[in-house]
Amino acid sequence: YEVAVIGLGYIGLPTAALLASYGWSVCGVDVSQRVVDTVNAGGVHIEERDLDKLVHDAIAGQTLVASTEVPSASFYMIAVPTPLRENNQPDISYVEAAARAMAPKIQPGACVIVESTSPVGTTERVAEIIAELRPDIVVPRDGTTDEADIALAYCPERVLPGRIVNELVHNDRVIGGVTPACAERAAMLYTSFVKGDCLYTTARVAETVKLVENSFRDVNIAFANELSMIADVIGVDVWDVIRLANRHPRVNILRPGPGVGGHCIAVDPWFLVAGAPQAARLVRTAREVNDHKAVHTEERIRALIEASPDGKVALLGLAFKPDIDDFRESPALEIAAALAHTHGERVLLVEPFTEDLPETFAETGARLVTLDAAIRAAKIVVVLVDHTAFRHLAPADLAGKLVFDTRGMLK
Ligand code: SAJ
Repeated sequence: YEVAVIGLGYIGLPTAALLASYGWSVCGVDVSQRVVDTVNAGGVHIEERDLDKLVHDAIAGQTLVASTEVPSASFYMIAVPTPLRENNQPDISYVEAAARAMAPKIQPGACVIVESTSPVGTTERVAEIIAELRPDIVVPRDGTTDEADIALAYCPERVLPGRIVNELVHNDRVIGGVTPACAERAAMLYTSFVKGDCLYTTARVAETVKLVENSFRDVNIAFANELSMIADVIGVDVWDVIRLANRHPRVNILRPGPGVGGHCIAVDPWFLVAGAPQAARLVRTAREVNDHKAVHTEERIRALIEASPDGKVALLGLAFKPDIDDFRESPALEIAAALAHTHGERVLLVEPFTEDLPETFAETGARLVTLDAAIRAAKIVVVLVDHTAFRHLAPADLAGKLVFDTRGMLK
């Protein structure tokens, strides 16, 4: 194969299929037999715009195959998860496992690229693992210009869930080589399909850039979320405040919500904090503010439930953001689950992006119903996610109900 993509998740699968559509012969590798079988049958195990056709065509055209074994390849791309442990410390064990799995296959001339969002220093760790397992090949090391047998680079993805396929092609791309020669080699892969600019730097800077991008967004959302809590105390409408403040030419406040979700923005800032715990004060506080916003939202809903002792409560949306079927780290889901565990019989859940409720709702008594059924039956209506399917709700539909719109969706 020309390219082996390790990890067929939200980033690995679209990237593998896209590379295949540009003519590369690609082997996608995943530890899950189910994922491998689905992909080999031309199907997808994740919902993402334009992805099904891309995978179907790549499999039909025989430029993409999936396997549970890492094959020998010219380029190895690591796109496995880097979760957070209980203590907010990064867990890079999947990246390390991928490096160990590919090490025996690596031939001189190969290029290894890490794409997984990673704490700073992870690419160096991959170099260490390969060097340990393959004393016969010279692995490039940071700051050296020695001739190495392989190339090693960190090239973060920065695509938005829901627009992954489009953004993979059109976004600018940071290419961080352990040495400049490594960056050049890695760029051969990216320049074949990226229409944005490819920007060259070191692996360490590229690792930091990825974490900083998501921390920037987290800090800005935290400002909006804190404002919403300040506005509750002061007794003003936060949406009016933001709308009017944003008419200042240099002010652009983001939108408050029920907290910050997804597997990136709610996680990556902790990687930055872990690398510099004393210095990263604002970044840590922003994380805490955004996590607290979910607690605050849950408390406000509980107050409404207690004020209306026998009415049903409709919770609109479980996903981590609008128009997506992704429930990972979703504050809406966490809030709904907590309420279902104490008031299950009264909870009506509306989520157009799922047909089955997640396991956490089992035996709580909470039910998944249609929007119309929920609105008809509920005394309390809470907007947790501003899905397009909810946006047609009009004041007349909600007359006589207690309404809490955490997203500022309703007119
Ligand atoms: N959110 C708000 N208010 C806002 C904007 C977002 O509450 O004004 C919430 C969303 O509802 C959601 C969370 O923030 O719960 C994150 O959503 P998002 O759309 O900001 O970001 P993600 O997680 O879908 O994707 C981010 C993107 N990063 C940036 O915009 C800097 C994407 O480009 C990255 O590639 C992705 O993380 C990633 O994979 O790291």
